[in-house]
Amino acid sequence: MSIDEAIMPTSDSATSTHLSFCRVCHASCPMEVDVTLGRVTAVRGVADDPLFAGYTCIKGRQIPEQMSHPARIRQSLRRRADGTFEEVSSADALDGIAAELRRIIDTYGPRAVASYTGTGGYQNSVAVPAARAFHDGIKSSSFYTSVTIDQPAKSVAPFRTGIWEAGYHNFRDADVLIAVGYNPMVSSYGPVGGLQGTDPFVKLREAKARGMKLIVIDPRRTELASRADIHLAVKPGEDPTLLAGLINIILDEGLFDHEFCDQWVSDLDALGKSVAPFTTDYVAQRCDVPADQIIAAARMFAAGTKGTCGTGTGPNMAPHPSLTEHLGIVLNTICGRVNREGDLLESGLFLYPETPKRAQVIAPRSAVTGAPARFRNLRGYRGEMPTATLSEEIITPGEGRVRALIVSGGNPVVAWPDQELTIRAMNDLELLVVVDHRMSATAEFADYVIAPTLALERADVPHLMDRWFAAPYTNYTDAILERDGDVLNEWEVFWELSQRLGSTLPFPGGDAPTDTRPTDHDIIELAYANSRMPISEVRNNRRKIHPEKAMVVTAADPSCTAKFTMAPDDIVEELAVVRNESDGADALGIDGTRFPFRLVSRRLKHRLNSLGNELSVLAAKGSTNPAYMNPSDMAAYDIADGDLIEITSPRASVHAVVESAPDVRTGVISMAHSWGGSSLTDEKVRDIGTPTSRLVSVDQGFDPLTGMVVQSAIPVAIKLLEKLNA
Ligand SMILES: Nc1nc2c(c(=O)[nH]1)N[C@H]1C(S)=C(S)[C@@H](COP(=O)(O)OP(=O)(O)OC[C@H]3O[C@@H](n4cnc5c(=O)[nH]c(N)nc54)[C@H](O)[C@@H]3O)O[C@H]1N2
Ligand SMILES: Nc1nc2c(c(=O)[nH]1)N[C@H]1C(S)=C(S)[C@@H](COP(=O)(O)OP(=O)(O)OC[C@H]3O[C@@H](n4cnc5c(=O)[nH]c(N)nc54)[C@H](O)[C@@H]3O)O[C@H]1N2
Ligand code: SF4
Ligand SMILES: [Mo]
Repeated sequence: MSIDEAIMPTSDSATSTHLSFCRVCHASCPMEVDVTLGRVTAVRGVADDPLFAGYTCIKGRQIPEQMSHPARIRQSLRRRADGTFEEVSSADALDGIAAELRRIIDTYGPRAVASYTGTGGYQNSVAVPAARAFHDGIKSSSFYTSVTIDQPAKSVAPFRTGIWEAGYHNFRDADVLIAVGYNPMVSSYGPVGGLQGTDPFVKLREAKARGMKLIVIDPRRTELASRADIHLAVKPGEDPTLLAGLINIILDEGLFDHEFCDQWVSDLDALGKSVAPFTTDYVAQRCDVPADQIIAAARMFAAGTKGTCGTGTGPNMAPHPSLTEHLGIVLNTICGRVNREGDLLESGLFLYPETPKRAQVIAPRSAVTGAPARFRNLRGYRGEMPTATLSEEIITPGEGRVRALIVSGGNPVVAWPDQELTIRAMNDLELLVVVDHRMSATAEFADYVIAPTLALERADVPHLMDRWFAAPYTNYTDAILERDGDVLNEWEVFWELSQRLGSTLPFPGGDAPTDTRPTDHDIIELAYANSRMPISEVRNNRRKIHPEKAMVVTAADPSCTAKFTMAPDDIVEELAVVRNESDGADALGIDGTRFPFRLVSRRLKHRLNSLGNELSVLAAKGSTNPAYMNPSDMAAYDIADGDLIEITSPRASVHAVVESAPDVRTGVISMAHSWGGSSLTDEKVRDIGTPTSRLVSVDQGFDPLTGMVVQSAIPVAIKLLEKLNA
C-alpha cells in the first residue's frame, strides 16, 4: 500500500477512495474520501476507526461542496484604486505585500506588522507555527490568534495555582463529571478530562452505563444537560459564585481529600475563609438555583472517586473568567482528582516533546510575562498578544502602532469584540491581507486576499486533538487532492514573505530551508520537532491506538517541596469583589436593572463560527442566528416566533429574529456568534443574521490577567421592532 493509502478500489474504476481526516473543526474525525477525476465526490466516517467508530457531523460531510464550490476563491485578489478587486497571481500578490511590509517595517519598526490566526488557520497543523516563526524572523511581537478571545484563562489560571505535573483525572474511568458551560454534542469540544468531541454521544452513553454521574452547569438545558443527573440552570455570569458555593460546602462538610490536601495544598484555611461568605442560601438566591440541588451537586461530586470539573466557552466568556477557571481547578485539587503514580494518561501527547509526568506539583508562577500591550496594563502570554486589544493597537497613534495585519483563516469583522471598533481598525490599516477561501466580511476590507489550499489539499497531523484524544491515538494525512487553483498552504504564505523580506522562518526544528522549497511534510517535521513520537513514525501510524505507549505517571521527586496555592492574594481579593457585586452586571460597572436580560453564547450544529452560509445543506438549516428566548419572556414582551427585536447592550444595539426555546432559562437570550456581515445596521438580518460581537465592549468587565472581554452573559435590554405577522 502506498503511503497515501489509496485504498479500496471501487467498482467505478475512475473513483478511488482515500483515508484522511476532517479539518473543518478541531475534532479531526477520520474520513473516507471518494475522488473521481480529481474531485471529491463523497466523504464518510471510518466505521472501523478504533476511537471515532465512524462518527462525523453535518459540517464535515459538506466537504465535497466546500472543495469544489463555484464561489471558492482560487486565485489571489488585489484591490484596485477604485476599490474593486482584480485577480492576480499569488507571486504578484506576495511581491506587492512584501514591498508594503518592507516599507512599514522600515518606517515604523517590526511591531507595526501583526498577524491574526483564526479558527480556519488553527485547523491547519502548521499555520500557527508558521505565523509564529514569521514573527520571530522579523522580530515582531504582534502575533495574535483566536485563543485569546476564546478560553485564555485556561492558559494562565493553572500557573497561578501550581500545576499537577501528571495532570488531572481522565474521562476514561471518571465516575463523576461537572461540565460548566460546554456542550460537546454540538461543539465537539470538551476540556481535558471532560467529555470530548470524539464520538460524544456514544462515549457519554458508555460512561453513563458504567455509572458515571453527570452534573451540568448551564443556563440552557443543552443536549448535554438533558442527559445530566443534575442540571444547575445557573443565571449567566454567576459561575464564580456557584463554584465558590460548591467549594464551601465540600470544605464545610469535610468532603475533601484530607490526605492529598495535607501533602500538597499550602493554604486550605485561607481558601476556606475566602469562600465562607458564599453560603448555600446566598448562592442559591444569587444564581437562582434551588439550594438542595447545589448541596446535592457538591455531595455528588465529592462522593466520586475519579472525575473532574471542567469549563467551556460559556463561563470563560462571562465576567471573572480567570477566577472561574481557578475555582474549577480548586474543586479538582481539594478532591484530589489527580493522576497518581502508576496511572496512565488518557491521550498520548505524541506530537509535542515529552516532559516528565511525576505525581507532584510544579510551583505556582505567573504566566503573563510577555511583551506589554499598549492598553489596560495587559501583556502577552503563551507567546502571543491579547486579541481584544488589537483594534486599539491599530487605531491609536504612538510608538509601536500596528499598521499591517495578515489574517490567516479568521474573520475579525464578525468575531472580534466590538464590531464598530473592529471595522474602524480594518479601515485604518495601511495593509490588510486576508488568507481565506471565502469573500468573508473581513476580506471585504482587504488590500489583498490570498487563496488558500483547503484541507484535502494539505498534509496534516491532528495537532489540537493530540492532547484531547480519549486514547493514545495517532493519525496523519497526506494531501489527497491536487490543488484547485493558484492556492497556497498558510505556511507557504509566510515562507514566501520571509524569502522576499530576507528574514528567517525559525521553527522548533530549525529554520525553514531557503534554497529549496520544502513540502508540507517537511514543515510538519520542523514544527513538531522532537515530538514524543517522531513525525515519520506518526505518518506510518494512522488511526491507531497505542495502549503500550500510554504515558505512565512516575513517583514524585523526593526533593519536591512545591505546593498548590488555592487562595493567592489576587484571588482572595477578586472573590471579595464578586461577593460585593449584586450580580454579573456589576462587573461591567453598569446598572443591571436597565439591562434585565443576559445574552449568552452558544454553538449551532450547522455552523462553525462564521463558516457555513455558503454551503447549501448548512444554509438550508437557517439563514439567521435566532435569538432563542424562553416562551414566558416572549409572552411578557408580546413577542412571537419570527418577530424582529432590537437587543441593546451598554455598548451598542443589534437586530435579531426571535425563536422560542423552552430549553433557555428565563431572563436569558441564547445566540450564536460570528453571524451577520460588515453592515452596522442589520438590514439583512433575516438573510445573514446578527453579529453579537457588536454588543461587546473591550474595556468593560475585562479580565485583568488575560484581557478577555465579556462575550457571554452580556447584560442587554430588548424591544419589539417588527411583528412577523403584523
Ligand atoms: N460574542 C462572541 N464573540 C466570539 C465568540 C462568542 O462565543 N461570542 N467566540 C469566540 C471564539 S471561541 C472564536 S474561536 C472566535 C472565532 O474567530 P475567527 O476564527 O476569527 O472566526 P471564524 O468565523 O471561525 O473565521 C474562520 C475563517 O477561516 C476561513 N477558513 C476555513 N477553512 C480555512 C482554511 O483551510 N484556510 C484558510 N486560510 N481559511 C479557512 C473561514 O472561511 C472563515 O472566514 O470568535 C470569538 N468571538
Ligand atoms: N457546531 C459547531 N461546533 C463548534 C463551533 C461552532 O461554531 N459550531 N465552534 C468551535 C469553537 S471556535 C469553540 S471555541 C468550541 C466551543 O465549545 P463549547 O465551549 O462547548 O461551546 P458551546 O457549545 O457554545 O457551549 C457553551 C455553553 O455555555 C453556556 N453558557 C453561556 N454563558 C454561560 C455562563 O455564563 N455560565 C455557564 N455556566 N454557561 C454558559 C451556553 O448555554 C452553552 O451551552 O466549539 C467549537 N465547535
Ligand atoms: S466534528 Fe468537526 S472534525 Fe468531525 S466531522 Fe464535524 S466538523 Fe469535521
Ligand atoms: Mo473558539
